[in-house]
This record gives sequence, C-alpha cells and structure tokens, in this order.
Amino acid sequence: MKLSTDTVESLAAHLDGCVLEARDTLKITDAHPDMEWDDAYAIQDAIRRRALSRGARIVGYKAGLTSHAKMRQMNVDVPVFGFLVDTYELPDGGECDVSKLIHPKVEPEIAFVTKTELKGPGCHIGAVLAATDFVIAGIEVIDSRYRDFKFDLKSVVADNTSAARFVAGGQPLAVDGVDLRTLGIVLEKNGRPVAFGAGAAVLGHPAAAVAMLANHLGARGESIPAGSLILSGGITEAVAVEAGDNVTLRVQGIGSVGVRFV
Ligand code: OOG
Ligand code: MG
Repeated sequence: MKLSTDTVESLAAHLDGCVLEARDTLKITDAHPDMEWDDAYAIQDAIRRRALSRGARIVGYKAGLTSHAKMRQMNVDVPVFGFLVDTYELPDGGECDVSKLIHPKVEPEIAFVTKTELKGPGCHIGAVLAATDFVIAGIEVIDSRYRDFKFDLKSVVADNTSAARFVAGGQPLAVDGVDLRTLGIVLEKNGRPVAFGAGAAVLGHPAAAVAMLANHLGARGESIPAGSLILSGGITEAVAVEAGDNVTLRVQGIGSVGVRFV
C-alpha cells in the first residue's frame, strides 16, 4: 500500500460523490501516480462500505475487461473485478434514468447465478460450472466516473470498474450440456443489431472469468456466496446510449432481456 487510510477514505468519498451527483472527474492516478493495486481495491472496498451504510445490499460481483474487444477499446490488458449492489439492478424491460448517469454505455454479458459457494485460490472452470445454478442474459450499463472514459487499470478498479446499473433476465439456462463458448449473442439498439459475439470472446470461456474472480477474492480472504449473480464481462465493445434508446440483448437458448433509456 502506498496510500494512507485517510487518503483511501477521501478518494472513496470523492468517487462516491461523483456517483451520487452524476459528475465526472479526472482519473485519480493523475494525483496519485504511485498508487498500487491494493490501494485501488482498498478504495473500491471503502466505496462498498459507503454503499452498504446507505442500506444497499451486495447481490454479486462483476468481472470486467475480460474480452479482447473490451481490452482493445479501453487500452488495457488485464481483467478487473468489482461488486454489484441491489441499487444497481433494473427490472427486465424497465427504464434506466440517464439523468442519474454521466455517459452510460451498454455491454452484452453472460450472467452466472451460483448455487454453492465458490472459493479461491485454485478455483477453475470445472468448479465454476459445478457451482453454477444457471446462466442468464445480462446487460451491464457502465458509467465511468472518469472524464471521457479515460482511465488506467488502478483508477478503474478504485471506481468499482465503472459499475452503474445492470439488467438480467431471459429463460435461465442450466450449464450442463451447453457449450458456453459457442453461445451466441446479439445486442440490438433501437431494433438494429449493433454487436455480435459468442461466449468464447470472454477469456476463451466465460466461466474462466468467474474462476479468476473467485481466485481474486480468495487472495483477499473473500469468496462468492451461493445465490450470487456474476457478470462475466462484456463480450463485445461497449455501446454508448442516450435517452430514447431501447436496448435488447438476445442470447442463444436464453431469449432476450431489454432496457429503455429515458
Ligand atoms: C470498465 C468496466 C468494463 C466489462 O464488462 O468489460 C466492464 C470500463 O470499460 O469502463 O464492465
Ligand atoms: Mg461489464
């Protein structure tokens, strides 16, 4: 750790304020260039404590920057992990109020729901599949608090990996007998297909992202509890949205999930 507890708390308060007031900021590594990974996750943890103290509940976790499309788009090279709270969740077919956000983008994702605890280190794809109750379709709405989505990895980790909203739905799909690598997806904006892909875009297999998440949490003495929802990461580049847009994600064997931006 390079940052003092006070600095960690004040950066968390700053980023949390940006979330609550839909205000952007410069990436925090500009002022704290020697920040380390554990500082970044400590800031994210402090933001999580602030959300929980306002009454939010943890519903799951997310992996991000797990596909080459996303890594290329954001100019980074390793996945990052964040938390999901109930206040981020929107109902399938519901509305997302853009006045509460800075510059939202949508990502097509495969969401895992667990039936048993997942604990690293040593967690692998097989353990993830054995612990998975089902997968469903997930649209993640990301909203980096950094101006023009310009950040580096430590800044984005501190900002809870741009997490803002998500919608999950469709017909739950059991993972036995399904090859998640070849599961096809189509993302539509206002009725037009705008992005396409398959599960293998995420680290070769989307369950690999969940295993990495479990190993990341395990290294910090945490685990993924049964009943968690995990977003495994954008399969394609993120797509910018604004008020008036309708977004639908279709996933092979699962059906569709949608959200309207107002
Ligand atoms: C960081 C979050 C990336 C994903 O699925 O790749 C992410 C960002 O691009 O702002 O959630
Ligand atoms: Mg995402």
